[in-house]
Amino acid sequence: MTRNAPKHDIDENGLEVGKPKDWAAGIPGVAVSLFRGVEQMGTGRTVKTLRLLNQREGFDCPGCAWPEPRAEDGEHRKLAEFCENGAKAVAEEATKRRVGPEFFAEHSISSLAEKTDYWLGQQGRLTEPVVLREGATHYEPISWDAAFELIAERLRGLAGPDEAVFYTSGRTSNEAAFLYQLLVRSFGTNNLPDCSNMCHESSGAALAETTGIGKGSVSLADIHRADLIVVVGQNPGTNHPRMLSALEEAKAHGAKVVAVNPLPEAGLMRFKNPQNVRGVVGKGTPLADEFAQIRLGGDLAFFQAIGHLLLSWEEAAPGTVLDREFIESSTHGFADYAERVRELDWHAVDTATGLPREDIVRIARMIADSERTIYCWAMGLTQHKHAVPTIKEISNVALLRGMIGKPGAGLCPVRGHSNVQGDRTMGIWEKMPEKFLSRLESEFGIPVPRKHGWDTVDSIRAMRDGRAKVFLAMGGNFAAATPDSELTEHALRSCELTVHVSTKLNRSHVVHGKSALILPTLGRTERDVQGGGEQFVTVEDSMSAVHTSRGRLKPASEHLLSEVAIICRLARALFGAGRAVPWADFERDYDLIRERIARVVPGCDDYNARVRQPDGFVLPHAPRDSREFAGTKNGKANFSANKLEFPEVPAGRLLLQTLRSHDQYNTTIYGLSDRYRGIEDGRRVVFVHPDDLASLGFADGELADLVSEWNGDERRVHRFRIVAYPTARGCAAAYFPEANGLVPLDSVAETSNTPTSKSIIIRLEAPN
Ligand SMILES: Nc1nc2c(c(=O)[nH]1)N[C@H]1C(S)=C(S)[C@@H](COP(=O)(O)OP(=O)(O)OC[C@H]3O[C@@H](n4cnc5c(=O)[nH]c(N)nc54)[C@H](O)[C@@H]3O)O[C@H]1N2
Ligand SMILES: Nc1nc2c(c(=O)[nH]1)N[C@H]1C(S)=C(S)[C@@H](COP(=O)(O)OP(=O)(O)OC[C@H]3O[C@@H](n4cnc5c(=O)[nH]c(N)nc54)[C@H](O)[C@@H]3O)O[C@H]1N2
Ligand code: SF4
Ligand SMILES: [Mo]
Repeated sequence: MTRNAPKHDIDENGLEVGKPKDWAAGIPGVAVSLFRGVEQMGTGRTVKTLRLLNQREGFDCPGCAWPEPRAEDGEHRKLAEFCENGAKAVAEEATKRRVGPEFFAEHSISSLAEKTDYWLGQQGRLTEPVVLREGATHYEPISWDAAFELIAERLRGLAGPDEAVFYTSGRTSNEAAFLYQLLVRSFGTNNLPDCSNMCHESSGAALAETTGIGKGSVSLADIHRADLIVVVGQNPGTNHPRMLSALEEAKAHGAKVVAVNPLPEAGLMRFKNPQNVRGVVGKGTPLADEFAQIRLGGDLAFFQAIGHLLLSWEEAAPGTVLDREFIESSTHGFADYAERVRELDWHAVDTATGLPREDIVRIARMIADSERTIYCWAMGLTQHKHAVPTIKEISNVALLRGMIGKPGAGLCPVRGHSNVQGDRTMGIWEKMPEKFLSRLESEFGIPVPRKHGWDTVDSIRAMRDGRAKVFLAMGGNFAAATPDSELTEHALRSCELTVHVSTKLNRSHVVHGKSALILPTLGRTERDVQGGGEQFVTVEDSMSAVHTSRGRLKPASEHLLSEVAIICRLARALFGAGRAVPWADFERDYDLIRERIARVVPGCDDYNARVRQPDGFVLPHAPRDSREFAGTKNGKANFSANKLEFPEVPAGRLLLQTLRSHDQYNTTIYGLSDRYRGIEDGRRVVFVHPDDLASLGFADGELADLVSEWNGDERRVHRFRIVAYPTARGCAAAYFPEANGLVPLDSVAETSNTPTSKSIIIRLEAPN
């Protein structure tokens, strides 16, 4: 049943390090996706499945949130509208391997806890609900009814609803997300932490202030039309691979691309498009016209410097750089901002960015000359202490040139999980606005709590301190994805009950409360048949397009329930029949859920009809659609004056970022190959600049413990292989989740409370 997966991730013997690549995709990409598909699903299923991926009649890719082309924008879907990593995501879900009752009878919890995340994930799909009773050594089968009864009983036994925490990962459909938040709020709490708290929360917090809406303002067609695309803190070649086709198309129309990143990521340097012959056999398209190899956390200074240059050029030649008309009619705070960046501390910019000044000037010149600029970013910006002001600085620069609400321009936080944006729209947030809550209240005639709930970090604190006693997760892998692994594991183990609705086995199932349940669920790819016939669900991509997703494969087991069914049955066990919410009807016919979504969720009027249009519909976004900023406090787009801050690293220390390899989906490890960075058969590596290694007295190939230092505390992970790598000086990188033990729980971004997974001060120590 299993492949020869390593027992431990300490792969000192097998690990191979080669030269990093300077190009992405092409033949290896195609080959890997087919190989992984056939290996997990067999040939027939691979062909059938991949044919439906991201097609109108098929299912939405369970990988990232990158959008599909839309006919109304004059764009066409290709026959193969997916990438290597989308194919891997599908293979992982549509695998023929199974984890059934005999698996749990054979493996005790303590033996499973010894296995790697990779091994756990490779065992296959969960097939039946299982329970771990207090004091037991093994999970054992339980009926669905008994499982719901157990959860309901524990929830009812709490001193109050705020003692329960309800996590969501970003794969949950809009229908399930809407019902889940309804269940949680009917129960009486807003404790709805989600993966977004660790992800784009900083983008939402910044954009809500600057533009009034925490979502991106561009469409795929805008990317194709831009003349300058600035990609900051993002590795699209691995994490949003179809974005490379969009960049390639933009370049074909004359666009320039600027990459701002401490690492020379292969996908940003050169792209061989597997969709065309030139891409498969030729040298590919060079992507980045400028590569600014910035230090970790230096972006706030970088964008202040750009703002400074734009202002000084405008002063030298008035009317040539700034979009004065836009600034005067639509924005607020320009004077304060201008005053702040006029007196720029260039010395601080040098230290923060590590960039030659002439590089910054060249890039600022490109921004000044561009008529249509798009700024894209992801985790390289959001997971820092100063993440929110950093993203506000990007807004500032965009506003100076009026780059919002016009074709080919805008702000583009590129989302991670395939429906993380939709989950938010549907109400998964610990602090949903009053407008949403009051509409929910009047639609269902139930009292809805107003007190803000706990986000991810606060939920961990609450579990640690005994204030939260029941933890329920709709997807995800909380134990592995969160910071401070040791502390978080202790927090989860302190709970009375932990419940996971999951497709596959993961670390969170073995880091359990006193009792625990695993509830197996249907995946995106699978047919969902309810009393009212075959159902589809809806999702929202990173560019606010909402559309259907219809699973077509036979479910992994006849015992699986959809997420919607699980929520509805739990609600009935918890609240009894005859309450204001018709849970049984919702389970039978998802159209009935969508009718309610239409009445509660802003922008979703006539939802059932509009999601049935060929490409669905795009949610309203006032700044994008009409250059209106009604969502901000003053109805204007807001400039902001931010202090120039950056991470200060003591001598002899490095600043570590934790990132994704090319062969994983967050905590799901697909394999041990980080092809573009030249790493094979291992994951316990730390990338450090060769000159830093020399000055620290280490060498490529040696082993080191990584020790993080924070507020006098130390955290340690053991025996990482050092890889000399061309990262920015003073910076290091290691993979998530192996390095999560180094991220202190209390080290968070200001305002958004996002763990600072991209800036951790560490030292290297020879292992003893
Ligand atoms: N195949 C695959 N696809 C995925 C995922 C996956 O795990 N696998 N995860 C999904 C999810 S949930 C998300 S959120 C996205 C994540 O997508 P990304 O944000 O691209 O993911 P990371 O691997 O965290 O990479 C961060 C990038 O930012 C750079 N960076 C780090 N710190 C800084 C900084 O201070 N400044 C600048 N300028 N750059 C910096 C890093 O060098 C790296 O290139 O991908 C989504 N798609
Ligand atoms: N150090 C460090 N930590 C990080 C990050 C980082 O860059 N560095 N990134 C952060 C980010 S951006 C994110 S988004 C989080 C991700 O955090 P999570 O979303 O919690 O983690 P995932 O690994 O995406 O969750 C994978 C699990 O989801 C379950 N699953 C998959 N598909 C489905 C489905 O359709 N339904 C259900 N119910 N379950 C399903 C499977 O059991 C699988 O094991 O991690 C964060 N943590
Ligand atoms: S770019 Fe993202 S959504 Fe598109 S196929 Fe690849 S993983 Fe799936
Ligand atoms: Mo994410």
